[in-house]
Amino acid sequence: MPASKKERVFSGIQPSGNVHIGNYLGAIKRWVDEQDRFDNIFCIVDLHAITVPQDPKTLRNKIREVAALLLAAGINPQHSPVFVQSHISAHAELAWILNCITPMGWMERMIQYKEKSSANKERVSVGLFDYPALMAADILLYRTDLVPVGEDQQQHVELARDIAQRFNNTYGETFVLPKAVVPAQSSRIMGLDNPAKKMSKSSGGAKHAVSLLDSPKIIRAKIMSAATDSRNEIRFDATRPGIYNLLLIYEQFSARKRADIEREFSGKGYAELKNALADLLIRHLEPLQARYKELRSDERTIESIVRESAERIRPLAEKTLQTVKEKMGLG
Ligand code: ATP
Ligand code: LTN
Repeated sequence: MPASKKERVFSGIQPSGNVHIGNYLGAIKRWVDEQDRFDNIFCIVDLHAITVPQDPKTLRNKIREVAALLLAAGINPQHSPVFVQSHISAHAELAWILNCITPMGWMERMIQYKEKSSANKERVSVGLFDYPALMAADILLYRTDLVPVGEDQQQHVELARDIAQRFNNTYGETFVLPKAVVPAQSSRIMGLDNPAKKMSKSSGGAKHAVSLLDSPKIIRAKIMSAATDSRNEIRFDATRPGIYNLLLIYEQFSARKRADIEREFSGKGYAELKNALADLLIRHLEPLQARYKELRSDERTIESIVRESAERIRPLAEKTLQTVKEKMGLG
């Protein structure tokens, strides 16, 4: 096969918590929609997941769940390898090396760490602080050009670029400088129970997020109880975060124009919008859930897909690591 001329895309998702519609709109759907244009690699980042405590059995199951969800959403593993981060040890090894060339001050500026550690600074792990160095290793090992992520990850990708630049300046051209690709329209989906907080897998109450595997009944219950205001006027207005968030979700799942959506709901109440949104989500998630069930009915399929994916890309990761070691005088 001739060498691919397409740009390399790399992205990752944590096997922690339940994958939700924020992950889908901010990341997975875009990976699927754009997969033919690029030379992709998708990673289930289990080493990132253990930066906070995980139950071993649950973690092992979640890794397979997320792999099956990516395939059910439409990733074609023949074209776009889907692998598990801990299956390729070069990730942890390069992360250590990058640690040693990254100034503390750069790491201390990371907003996600500040947010996640603010409640409990004494207890959070060193790994949580160092999370972006491992993410930089993920990206840089595969000579990545583009990193499609939600807006919350943009700062981490920029850090990876800065680390790569610093390495290149010190040891000579080695790494490709990666670029984050975040959605043009704001697609940071907020929590249904609290539209001031981003929808997240690892925090929030029972009505916080719609998961991709929620039943129709649960999807409707969560949407119907979403926090809104008392204005009862349906318009895309970012100063009214609850209703704006529901409209954003509606817009992205329906792929319709804002003006068109506002026209449809003009003069109608919030309950009507919520019901229509629940219908839309149920309709979209049903086929994905059916494919997911089928994939999980035979665990060997998923296992062999993630193992083969790792075998295919391992030489690339090892080559980069070897070059880095040589340039630094290691070994
Ligand atoms: P956690 O809460 O455990 O940090 P998470 O929900 O942020 O998890 P990740 O696995 O960290 O999920 O992220 C997977 C992808 O989903 C990333 O590209 C991230 O930017 C994107 N993403 C996460 N949350 C949202 C959101 N609320 N809206 C849009 N995109 C999101
Ligand atoms: N930190 C990312 C997950 C992630 C990632 C990556 C994304 C780990 N390594 C490399 C893109 C590229 C997150 O979504 N929370």
